[in-house]
Amino acid sequence: MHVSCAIVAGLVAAAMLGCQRDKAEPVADCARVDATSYRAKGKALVGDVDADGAGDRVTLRLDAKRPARCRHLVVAQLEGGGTAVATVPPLGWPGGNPQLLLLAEVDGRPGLEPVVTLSPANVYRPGMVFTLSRGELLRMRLENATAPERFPLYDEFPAGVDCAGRQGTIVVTRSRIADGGDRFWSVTRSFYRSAAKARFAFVRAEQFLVEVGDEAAARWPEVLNEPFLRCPSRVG
Ligand SMILES: [Ca+2]
Repeated sequence: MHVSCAIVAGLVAAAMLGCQRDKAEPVADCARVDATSYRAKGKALVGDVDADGAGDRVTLRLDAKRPARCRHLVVAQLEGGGTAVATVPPLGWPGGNPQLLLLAEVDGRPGLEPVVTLSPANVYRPGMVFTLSRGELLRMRLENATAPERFPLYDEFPAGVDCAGRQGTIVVTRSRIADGGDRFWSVTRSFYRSAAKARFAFVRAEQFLVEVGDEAAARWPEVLNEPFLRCPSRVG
């Protein structure tokens, strides 16, 4: 199936290429994708994904009959021609219901990044960030993270992600109840800088002990359940 992927036109080819990029994903399952069976799910967003100055239409699409790993696609219909597609791998636990959330300038390189929220109805809301590179839509990864493709958009404890000032720099915040009681959260704010191959390279982390309550939200806007709020050109 590898050989035939490149010669099939349009969305089908794009879907297969997306699968080929992910070595952990069996190609055969996604290679049988019939793109016409996928239906747009939720809102469409328009923004300049390929940095040619024109708005591109981005949707999340579903084919419930497909294997879980190929069931959801992010599709960017490029105004200048062509379509870029990436699969949205499922969570390993119940409650997943991927939705296209926003587009924003996240990685500091020209072109907006589509962001998908994976379980918007759950308390813990991880998301995925996609970036267009050489015509392919790739899932971005956090260096040195337990689940590199999952960006914490929101959680019961202070958590979230946002741009962090300098272009291409983001902050990823996670928390837990601090040892020794339930009065304090231990908050870790990790800073990353965008690097080659759809990767965010770890730069540094800072830790805080804050009282359970409103203090974290008052100090750090990334925990407000408005992911990538300070990123330029945010749509959604
Ligand atoms: Ca970008």
